[in-house]
Amino acid sequence: MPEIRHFIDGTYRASTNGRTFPKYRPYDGRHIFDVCEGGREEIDAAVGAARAALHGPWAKVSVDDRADLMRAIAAGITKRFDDFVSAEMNDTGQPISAMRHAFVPRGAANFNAFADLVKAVSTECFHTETPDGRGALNYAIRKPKGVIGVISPWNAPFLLMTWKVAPALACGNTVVVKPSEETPSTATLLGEVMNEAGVPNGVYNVVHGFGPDSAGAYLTEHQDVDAITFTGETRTGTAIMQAAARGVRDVSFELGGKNSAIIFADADLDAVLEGLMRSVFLNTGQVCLGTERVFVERPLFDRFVSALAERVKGLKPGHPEGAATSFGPLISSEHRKKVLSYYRRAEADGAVIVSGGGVPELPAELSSGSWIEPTIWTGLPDDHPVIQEEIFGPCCHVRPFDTEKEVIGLANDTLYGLSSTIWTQNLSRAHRMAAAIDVGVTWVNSWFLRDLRTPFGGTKQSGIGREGGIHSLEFYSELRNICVKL
Ligand code: NAD
Ligand code: 6OD
Repeated sequence: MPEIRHFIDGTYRASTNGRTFPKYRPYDGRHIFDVCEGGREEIDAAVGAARAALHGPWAKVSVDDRADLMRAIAAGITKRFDDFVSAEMNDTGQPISAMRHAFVPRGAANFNAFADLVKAVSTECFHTETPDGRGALNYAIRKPKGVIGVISPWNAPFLLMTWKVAPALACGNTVVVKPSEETPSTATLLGEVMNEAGVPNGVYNVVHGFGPDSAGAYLTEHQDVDAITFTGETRTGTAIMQAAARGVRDVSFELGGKNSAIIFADADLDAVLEGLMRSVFLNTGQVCLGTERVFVERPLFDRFVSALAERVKGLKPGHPEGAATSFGPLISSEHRKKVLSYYRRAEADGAVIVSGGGVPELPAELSSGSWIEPTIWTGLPDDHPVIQEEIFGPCCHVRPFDTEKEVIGLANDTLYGLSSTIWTQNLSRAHRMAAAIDVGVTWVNSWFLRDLRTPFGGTKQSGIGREGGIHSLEFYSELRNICVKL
């Protein structure tokens, strides 16, 4: 049985205590490899290596040379493209086309984007008046924050991990990554790319394991970690924030969402349907930005619901490399249990099940995978758990509305504030609505259209801080002011 190892100080190694855990492939349930489970010893070794590199060879690398290394990493990912694609596909079970056209290219793009940004960023400078008339010059310099703990989830593992590692390294930090226990492969493979690109040992480290009482918690508790960047569930963010409080360490959090789509009757229905098929069902609904609440202006409601249900019939589950496959499994049988609990609750509480609602039949060789049906409901009350809680599955609830004011209230009636989409041909209304919906990111007549220079993050319980462009550089560096009396 192959084994996925930690990557510490430029070398692959197993856990000292020999502990491993199994990884099951989501599309057929097969045990495909074992993963070394890191304990305090591995976290100490990785943080120690990261600290030594920070003050050692890495400190001597100029911004220009760091930017060149970022580009070399991006080129290395592209050179090993097929390896990354198949590693991510086996870990997540999602159709190979999503790996090829979205998730793996975005990993390389993250490094290229921050190579550009770190060279372009300026700092403030003030000429300050003084009583003696000679003045003073105040200017800021940017220094790395130090050793960054990166904790990432399983839903778009390579994209989300590199979204943090790339700016952290571009700013001169070193990192210890704790990837999700469900998706350890691409973070591990990236170690080879780092070595080939010439990144000094200890700059990029990976320790595998779980969260509580395991590598994740040990990393966040480690007092030689200067800041923690985390993407995952809001509940986990709460635990990490408590750990970060000791030592008053900074956090950047990208957390859960319960995102809305607001569809006006004047919208281009084909564009809406195409957009919703992606925002509800891409990655089997396991996208933090995904739509689980759909509000449709009443005159369009019936037409929209039946047209969406018709399109859902076109989603084809199957082997991720199958030519016709357009729909993957959930990440694990455990996650399927959680999603199915919402399916059962919706049914028990009288939802109208427009499509799906259960587990599909698949050929014998795939039947042990964590498959689930894409599902559309209507008719639940606004305070129902299906409408209030993040399900993270391929499902949405559709509800009619009559006025802008009403739908603003409905869309904002959530603890989360990650993203929203607004569909209308009336651009004045789109701007008005976008400003009124309390989320970090609003897309108008589109979804998940990304420009890596823009602020990305959530309001309310969807996160703390913004990443992207200058906002990432702000988090991953310390600005220091220097005042020179003239
Ligand atoms: P999760 O919170 O269960 O796990 C994320 C990571 O945290 C994993 O590596 C896990 O091992 C680790 N972890 C768990 N408990 C920990 C602890 N106590 N201390 C330290 N580390 C711990 O999340 P998940 O199930 O992997 O991912 C899905 C969630 O991520 C969803 O809620 C989704 O909305 C969210 N997400 C948010 C964004 C965003 O940009 N806002 C993006 C992707 C996913
Ligand atoms: O595009 C990004 O930068 C980003 N953080 C996407 C998050 C996707 C969530 O599943």
